[in-house]
Amino acid sequence: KTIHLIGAPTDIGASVRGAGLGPDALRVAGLPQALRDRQLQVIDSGNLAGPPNPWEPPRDGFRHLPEVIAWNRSIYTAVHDALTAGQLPVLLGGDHCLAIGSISAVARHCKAAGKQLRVLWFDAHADTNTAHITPSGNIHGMPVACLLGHGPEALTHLGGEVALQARELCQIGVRSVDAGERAFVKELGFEVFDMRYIDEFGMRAVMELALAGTDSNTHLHVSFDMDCMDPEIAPGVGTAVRGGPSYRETQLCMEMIADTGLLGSLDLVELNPALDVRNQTAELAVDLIESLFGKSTLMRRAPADGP
Ligand code: DIR
Ligand code: MN
Ligand code: MN
Ligand code: MN
Repeated sequence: KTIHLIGAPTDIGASVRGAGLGPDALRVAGLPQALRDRQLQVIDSGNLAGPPNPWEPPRDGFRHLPEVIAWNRSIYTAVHDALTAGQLPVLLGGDHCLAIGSISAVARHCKAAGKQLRVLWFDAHADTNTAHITPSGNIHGMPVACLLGHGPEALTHLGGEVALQARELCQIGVRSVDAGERAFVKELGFEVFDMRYIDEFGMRAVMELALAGTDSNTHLHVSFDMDCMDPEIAPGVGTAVRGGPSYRETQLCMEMIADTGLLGSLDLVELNPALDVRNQTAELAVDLIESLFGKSTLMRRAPADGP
């Protein structure tokens, strides 16, 4: 399968400027070549164009809503076209509001193809705010709500209907949920493996649950917010939260997903090179993506029943 890199250089939904530099930082860190070195076919179609960031205050609970809609429409089209062409789209963000466009396209594609969809959402945050409960108005805190049908029509119906059902989504690494958001996450009822769950049961058990019920007809979508990881290893993010998964825990997630052979699409978002240290967070992202596409220490799969 050909991997299609789609850059979306914008921080239109974020609270801190700089995520728009993400796509090129990933290229500078060697992403296309790292994938080609794994014998994968890679198309890098460069960066999408979209409205600049006017850096305005929120209006009616949303900051930059028209611009967020414009960016997501063009991402929707680019990701859908890639899937239709039989490619594996990789969205290089950009902030996490852009996952509304990519996942809406993936959901549409899966419905047409009769495939089961499973979205794994790696994030320190739940991203489930709405205009009524958001503390910030930033739409990168709202994509999960929008994808489940709660938000402005232009974002909830990008693909003509609501993109996701709660049972298709599962979050991993969450440790920052806003006061009003907490109740809404519970009400929506999707699975959340928060940091306490990971501490108590371990990442392997979490990933087994996150992947349970998938089969050869499943399309796995990974939406990876770089702030999922502990900020000591991933400082280049706009909204760092201490206490995230370690390097090895995150690698294990990527390796276990690779073992399924079911990865169908990927978002790599919230990388903020303006806050990074010598591009180390971009290099970490490339390292993780290599594992996601099958790189492993001894070129073997996990033992079936553990040690
Ligand atoms: C916070 C921060 N929950 C908000 N959100 C995110 O503004 O809604 N930060 N996604 O990365
Ligand atoms: Mn996020
Ligand atoms: Mn986040
Ligand atoms: Mn974020």
